[in-house]
Amino acid sequence: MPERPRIRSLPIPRTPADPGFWRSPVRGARFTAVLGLVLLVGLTLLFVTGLLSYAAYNPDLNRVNDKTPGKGLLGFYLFSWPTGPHWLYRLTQGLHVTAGIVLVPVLLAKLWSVIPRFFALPPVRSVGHALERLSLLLLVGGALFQFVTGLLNIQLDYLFPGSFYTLHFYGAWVFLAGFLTHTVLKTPQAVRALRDGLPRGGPDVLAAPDPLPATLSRRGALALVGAGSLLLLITSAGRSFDGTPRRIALLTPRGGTDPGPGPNAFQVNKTATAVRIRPADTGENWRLTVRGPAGEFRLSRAELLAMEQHTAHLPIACVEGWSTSDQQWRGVRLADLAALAGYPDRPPGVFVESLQRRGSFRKAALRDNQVRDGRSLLALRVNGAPLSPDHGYPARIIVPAAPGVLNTKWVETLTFGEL
Ligand SMILES: Nc1nc2c(c(=O)[nH]1)N[C@H]1C(S)=C(S)[C@@H](COP(=O)(O)O)O[C@H]1N2
Ligand SMILES: [Mo]
Repeated sequence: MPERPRIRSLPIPRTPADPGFWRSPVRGARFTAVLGLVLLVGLTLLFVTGLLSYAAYNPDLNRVNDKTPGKGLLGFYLFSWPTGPHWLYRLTQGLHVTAGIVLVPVLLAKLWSVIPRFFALPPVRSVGHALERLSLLLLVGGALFQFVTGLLNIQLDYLFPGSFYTLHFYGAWVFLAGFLTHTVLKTPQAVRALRDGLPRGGPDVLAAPDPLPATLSRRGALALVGAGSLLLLITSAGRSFDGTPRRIALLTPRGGTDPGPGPNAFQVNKTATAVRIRPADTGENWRLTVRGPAGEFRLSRAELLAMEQHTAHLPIACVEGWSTSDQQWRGVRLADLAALAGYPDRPPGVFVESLQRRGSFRKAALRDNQVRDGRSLLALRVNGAPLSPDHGYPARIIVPAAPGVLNTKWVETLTFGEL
């Protein structure tokens, strides 16, 4: 005799606050704990590399490097960014952006796995519960804000005229506060769920009380998230490498994926045309102005080429996470120009201005340790040829281990001294 269908004992769910409303059999404490563990490791990497990235700008040196007023206590950790190893920023920022992209499916899956909890009633049961919910607001709000601003900046930094660093920096601390609180509060539960499968002394609050038939196992769901992350890894890690990896990478820089053949055939951020550099400004009449205690003087490109030339093998590494392999730059040492300007030894920092008149990244301040490094050049040539217009002809800055932003193109003025 066929069994009679079981009569449902749960009330018919009407709103997302009813436990029976959420019916995916995939949700559960263990599923959430696995994703949480991945995020614990991944987000820690994002925080460390992100705070390092901010330090790399020398934001406390001069307002042109960072306009964030009153970093106050939050700037406690800033230090003089070193000039070695020369691939330092290429590594830290490549990791930061790549990890940020790869973690997107994990973050979304984690949020999805705890959705029923967001609607749980009553919204606040006690003071402790209220604090926990507040930390969740910082956590979820902070996470969404940081991922959205970060991803937008990879391609569209024009959306944040001068304010991306400010937004992303303060956002990071809000996110970090929520993240630390959440980690402390949830670690015991996550450990139990991973060890025993269920939180002790109660039902699995994340599991659906009235699940639909399974179409995908929890393991299968995790594999799906992993596959999404892997796909993003394959299509984004290539941004840090030349050739085919970069060509298959999504979110490649605005200069286009293929900068053409020849010695200048490496990634361009903004082209000369894009920032309205006129050929008349970079031709025969171009002069470099150098200022310091010895006075102010002007040098033509021929005069610069007549000075002692040095070679440095250095990459371009952008805040957007892409980078090139080492290029062979040739030009005049910043330290030699500092000597001309009146600092024969132990030169101070330098304030660099481009002849570009509009847009961001026209000016930058470099610290004394950067000027003193023998690999820091006012480059005139690259890979055996004169700089192309897009790479900063007639002259550009190149500094080891520094973010691309500090490698000012189309340089017009160098002012050595206190910044
Ligand atoms: N004058 C000027 N210099 C600049 C920029 C700019 O927009 N204007 N962009 C900077 C940024 S963000 C990067 S990553 C590098 C890119 O150098 P490339 O285009 O030669 O690869 O140049 C830097 N120098
Ligand atoms: Mo950049």
